Amino acid sequence: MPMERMFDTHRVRKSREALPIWTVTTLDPGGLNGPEKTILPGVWEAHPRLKSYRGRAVYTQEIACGGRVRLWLGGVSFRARVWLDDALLCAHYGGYTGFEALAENVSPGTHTLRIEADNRFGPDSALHIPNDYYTYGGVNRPVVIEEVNDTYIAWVHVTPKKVADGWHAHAEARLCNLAGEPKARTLCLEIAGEQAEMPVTLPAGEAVTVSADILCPNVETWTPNHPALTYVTVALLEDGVPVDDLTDRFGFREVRTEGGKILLNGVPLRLKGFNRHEETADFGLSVPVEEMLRDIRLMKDLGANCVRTCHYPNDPRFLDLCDETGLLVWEESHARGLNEKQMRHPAFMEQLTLCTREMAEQHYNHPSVFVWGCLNECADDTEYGAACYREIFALLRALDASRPVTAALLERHGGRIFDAPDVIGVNIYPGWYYDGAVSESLQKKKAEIASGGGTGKPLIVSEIGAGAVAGYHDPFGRTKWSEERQAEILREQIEGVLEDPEVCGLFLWQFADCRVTEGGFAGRPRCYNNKGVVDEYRRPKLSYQAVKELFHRF
Ligand code: ADA
Repeated sequence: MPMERMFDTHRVRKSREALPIWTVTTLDPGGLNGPEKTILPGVWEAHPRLKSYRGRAVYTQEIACGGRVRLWLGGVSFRARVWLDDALLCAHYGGYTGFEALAENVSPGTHTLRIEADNRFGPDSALHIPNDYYTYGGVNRPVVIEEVNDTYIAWVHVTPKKVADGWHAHAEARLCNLAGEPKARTLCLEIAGEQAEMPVTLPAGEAVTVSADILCPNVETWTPNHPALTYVTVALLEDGVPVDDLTDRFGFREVRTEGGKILLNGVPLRLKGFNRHEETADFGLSVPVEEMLRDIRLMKDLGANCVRTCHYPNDPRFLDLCDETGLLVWEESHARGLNEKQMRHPAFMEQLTLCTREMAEQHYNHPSVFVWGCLNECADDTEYGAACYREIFALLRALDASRPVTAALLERHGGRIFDAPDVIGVNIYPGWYYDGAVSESLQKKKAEIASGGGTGKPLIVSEIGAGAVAGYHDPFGRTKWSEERQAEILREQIEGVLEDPEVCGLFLWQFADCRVTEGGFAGRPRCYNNKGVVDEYRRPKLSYQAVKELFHRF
């Protein structure tokens, strides 16, 4: 079973995960002295000699395949090029979303699959720039090798809607026809034992989206406390014989905003959670599923009910685990702290649109994702920046009308988009970056939001926190960077936010310490962002108990 998801996705389509052993060769100074064996998925920073290597590497493996070969690359950071033998199949920008590579008329036999990953910053890259997180290099998510029919299913989206006698499921399936002539097929769709069947004619060389509606009277609702999941299976039949299939998973639940609240199945959410970078000490961006689950267990032990995928789309397997365990997710497309000049980069909107589209398309069915975010702390205080926010909000709404959209905004004055999102996020750091009470920050922000057309929108404190260098103790002086001071500041911050009934909740910054990029953030002790309540090895700091006590109390 391919491990790009936590469940079986195909029974008809020939689909398998690439074997783990690859040969890796680095191409730039500071790399290896020659080819070496390595394991994928993985990032090269997990190799002691490549911890800070910034360059290109080529991964090769001999694979047996033939016919119409479809490769799915779950994530390559952050520029990718993919060859089968000497044929360049595709290139892709962005390390946090998957993409496909197609090769037709492949003679059955052994072929060389080659993936080049490149993590060099450069003038072509608007989103991956030196930042307060690390940009890794490698093939960070699973590679899947498939042999497809000339017609195949790219994705299926299910939008559930509560109705009088149960749930209504609106399904949309994206069907591709690689052949040079139209193809007649029968589409079969099954959800919770209910079926729909329809003839479809797929135009030559095109992809079309077809929809079906199914009433599901006897199904369980997905809630954080009872995360009941439902499978959707789609099949394409040629003359009654299945030629392709796809199984995905979703949850019968609804999210909407009303009266300043975020309602999940009509119940207002009270959010207590963490910002979590997708990274662990030993495996960097290529987090093993065991460590994903460990993080979820720790966040739940702390009393969290939500996690924010700062500042980019996460591995679908992590979202699968959030679906399974009922951990709510604010997922966002890739951007952090870009000023107007950086947002005016010639490739900015193209790269951001691609990442946003891929995120919504690939993660649509995850019931744990309750809101789509974008553009963390970018230039919402300028006319041009505000226009970019509005464009991405519109794109998200066009891709998915079933979820609210949001953005985490800088605390500074002058925001121009409070009328635009469904939910407003604000990042505040009272007690850490500046003195002052949480209530003061919140009152100022609420007043600005009200004057900017944001009245009545749910408000989330999308970031609030303080730093501590793990192991640095100062029980008497309680100096900043001590674990004692972090616990004290977090306590004041959490109480200040959760005592405010007008705020829907908070995401602490942050769950675990994460590595940062030296260019621009070398001022961070150890070149880490040390605001975790656990360190990069998930060892708890003093603040762990303080947060746990408060999250369980509110
Ligand atoms: C910002 C930013 C985070 C992180 C944080 C901090 O709010 O969104 O990515 O840099 O500040 O640690 O200061």
